[in-house]
Amino acid sequence: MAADVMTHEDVVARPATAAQGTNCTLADYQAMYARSVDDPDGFWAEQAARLDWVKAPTKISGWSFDPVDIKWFEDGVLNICHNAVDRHVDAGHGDRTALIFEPDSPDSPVRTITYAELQRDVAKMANTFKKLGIAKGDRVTIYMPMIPEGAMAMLACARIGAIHSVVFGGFSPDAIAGRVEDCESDWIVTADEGLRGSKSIPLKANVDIACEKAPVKGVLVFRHTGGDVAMTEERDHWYHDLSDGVDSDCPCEPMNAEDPLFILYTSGSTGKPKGVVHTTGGYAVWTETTFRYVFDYRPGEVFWCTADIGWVTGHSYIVYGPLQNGATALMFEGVPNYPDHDRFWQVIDKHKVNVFYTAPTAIRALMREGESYVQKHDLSSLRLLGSVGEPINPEAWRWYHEQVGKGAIPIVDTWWQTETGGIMITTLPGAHDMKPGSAGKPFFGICPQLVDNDGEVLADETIGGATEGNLCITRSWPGQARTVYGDHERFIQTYFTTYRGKYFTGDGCRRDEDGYYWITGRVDDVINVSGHRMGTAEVESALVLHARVSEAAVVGYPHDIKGQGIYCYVTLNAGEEASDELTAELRQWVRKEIGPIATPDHLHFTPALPKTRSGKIMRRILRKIAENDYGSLGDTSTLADPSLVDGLIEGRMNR
Ligand code: 6R9
Repeated sequence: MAADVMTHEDVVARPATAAQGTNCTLADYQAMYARSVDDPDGFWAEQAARLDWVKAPTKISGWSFDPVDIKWFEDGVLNICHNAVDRHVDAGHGDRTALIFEPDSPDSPVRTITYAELQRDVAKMANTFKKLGIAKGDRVTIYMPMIPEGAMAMLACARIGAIHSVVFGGFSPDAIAGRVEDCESDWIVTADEGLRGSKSIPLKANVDIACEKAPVKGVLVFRHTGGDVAMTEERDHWYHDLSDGVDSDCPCEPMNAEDPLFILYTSGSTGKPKGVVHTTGGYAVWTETTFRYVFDYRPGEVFWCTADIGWVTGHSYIVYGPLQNGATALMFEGVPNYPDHDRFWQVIDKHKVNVFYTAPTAIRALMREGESYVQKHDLSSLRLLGSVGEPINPEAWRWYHEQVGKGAIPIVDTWWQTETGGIMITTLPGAHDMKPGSAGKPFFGICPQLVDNDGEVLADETIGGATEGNLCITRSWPGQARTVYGDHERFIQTYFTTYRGKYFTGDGCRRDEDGYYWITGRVDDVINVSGHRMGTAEVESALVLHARVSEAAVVGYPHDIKGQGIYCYVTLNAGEEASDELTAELRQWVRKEIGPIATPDHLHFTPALPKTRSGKIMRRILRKIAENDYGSLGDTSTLADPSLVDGLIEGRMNR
């Protein structure tokens, strides 16, 4: 093997200068980790003390995984908007920059918003919400572009105790309607249009279609592009009209630590997306602490997380984590390749970004365009790089490290989930050496365990030991989701029943002899397309809604840029013929039903799906065929019609 080829097991030493912020060295990490598991209440009481509490908690942890009941800081009272905004103004930091807005087009004006301005704008927005009739406990759907008003809308909800449910701006009207109905949300906050790569996204028009299915009491609309939109009398309000003359003084509602803060829908292996519920106190402490230690926060630095606020990464590391730390967070409305492939690097240079947090899919796409785009810009402001959303392949890791980080700065590969609220497994920049492709070590308080399919513990939880299995977490942590909105039973079923008494992540994982964790990907029917989680069942339901489709089975397959692509096996109703037109129509159909991120990469028409005699679709076989891996199809003799397999292979080879 050539010397410059990095293998999975290569170790990249952390740079010696890394620890200047939280000063967390390896010895500190070890001592803090040990304390966090030996004396969790003492440890988390100390972390929580960095926040302002209306009433400090006296009870720190109170949880059980069997039966499932999770509480943290349960007698504490606080407001996360106060902690993210007002606290810093009160401390005399009102003139620090809270948000930098970089628009879609590099020629459009940048906006910077100080903490004092954020306080004023959020308070005014909160009063405007109240004027509309929104009250504590109400669910507010936020369907916004990546503009500061999106973050402000979340904070304004938190300020008055309303529960936000942010729906990603790339989702379809049907997806909005489903989420509005599920959480019985009476209110939608949106904008006229969004902008991505110079294309406008008809947000308000999508909301109008959604409201035909799922009527709401009120829609609040921000003017962003100035594009034409229809306004429905009584229901729809322009923000600039409704907020006119509204007071910009709005007290923060005192919230119990266990009052819900937000709902965020995420895909699972079955059924429609689940509304994962996070509560106030634990989530506040978890995002404050993880941001502080993982990104080694240093005052005055510019932090850029490229996620959308519609995903949990945007919630935790654009809004709540950075702002609770008094950091400067950059919000970018655009895309990595508009107007050219150097957009990310140009923005880093322009705003002197210190910490850059993105997804492997973006790195792979930019890597493909070559080094010249990176080399055009001065990236010397960077101190730390981060990766999130999917496993990063060592080749992309190395490119990120060498081309973007000039081989001189650490990368944190952060494994976590919507359900975990914040980062769970990662290296810490001043403490750990890095292994390209490995997320690293458990964060404070996190006890991972690897189990086999029967739930037998592999190696040992405390001493660790090299092994590979299904990743569970044995103890609760403050940022853990508390329930699925309106369906606690589904919460229990999904996460605590496969391996009773443990939280099951749905991920496969290997632990090496140094105790580093290597996530191998989902072990359930969830696929990860460009870092976006998608249930194959959702795409299947969308396909079978089409009048000409009889049955569909959807699997993931390796995709160079997206990580995984969407491969759909489709059987048509009797008398229907497969054609290029139908392929195009079905792709369009799925886009319309779910959103562009769910667009099928391959549609494979087949007269029938391979099933067991009891009628269960053999997904294992379909996965192997989609992966072009015909040698290891395993036992096909249990199929009702084994001869189908040859036809499927032939169909795969022909595309
Ligand atoms: C934060 C987020 C969660 C799933 C998770 C896993 C995958 C996330 C990863 C990673 C390997 C990492 N995942 N980060 N896999 N290495 N650093 O992405 O949340 O959208 O809920 O997805 O993403 O499979 O289970 P979410």
